[in-house]
Amino acid sequence: MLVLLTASTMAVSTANRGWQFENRPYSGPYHPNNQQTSNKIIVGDSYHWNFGFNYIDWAIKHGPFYVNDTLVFKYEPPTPKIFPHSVYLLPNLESFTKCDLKNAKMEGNTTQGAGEGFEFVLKTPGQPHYFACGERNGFHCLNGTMKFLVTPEFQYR
Ligand SMILES: *[C@@H]1O[C@H](CO)[C@@H](O)[C@H](O)[C@H]1NC(C)=O
Ligand SMILES: *[C@@H]1O[C@H](CO)[C@@H](O)[C@H](O)[C@H]1NC(C)=O
Ligand SMILES: *[C@@H]1O[C@H](CO)[C@@H](O)[C@H](O)[C@H]1NC(C)=O
Ligand SMILES: [Cu+2]
Repeated sequence: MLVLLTASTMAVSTANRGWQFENRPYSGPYHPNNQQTSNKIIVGDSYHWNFGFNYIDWAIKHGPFYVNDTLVFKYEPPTPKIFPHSVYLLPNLESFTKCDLKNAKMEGNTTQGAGEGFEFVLKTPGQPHYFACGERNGFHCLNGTMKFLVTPEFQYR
């Protein structure tokens, strides 16, 4: 990156060609993900994984998601001022609708969203993944709308 930037000041056309080669083809603002490669997708984009964002809407706009895509959940670790977040998988649509955490499985704990974030690689194609924040017994999920649904697709190469 630094080398490219330095080079671009000296030989603009060469550097530009380098950028085009390394960057994936641009596919529009709402579908950064429909390419033939595995991607890292930051959940919530710049809003990260926080209370009060419409993640269901976000997931619809950012689909489709493919096997081997990595979802990156970024959230601050607990401090006296910040309510922590976490990443759970809920077992079915009913628990997702109700934000019922009874049979949920914790994937990312309250500290794993720090730094580079908590990474979840999508594996099982065709299986709905019901993601939710597990904090405050479903309150973040229900009232903070910290939940979304992803069904990974096969990608054909
Ligand atoms: C996903 O990644 C694994 C490990 O790199 C690879 O073996 C597998 O073929 C990939 N699956 C798809 C559908 O790309
Ligand atoms: C969260 O998980 C990490 C990695 O497994 C572990 O090191 C850490 O102690 C856990 N934190 C909490 C609060 O459970
Ligand atoms: C949380 O959301 C539920 C369902 O939308 C609502 O009935 C309840 O009043 C909300 N609670 C708070 C404290 O906002
Ligand atoms: Cu939360």
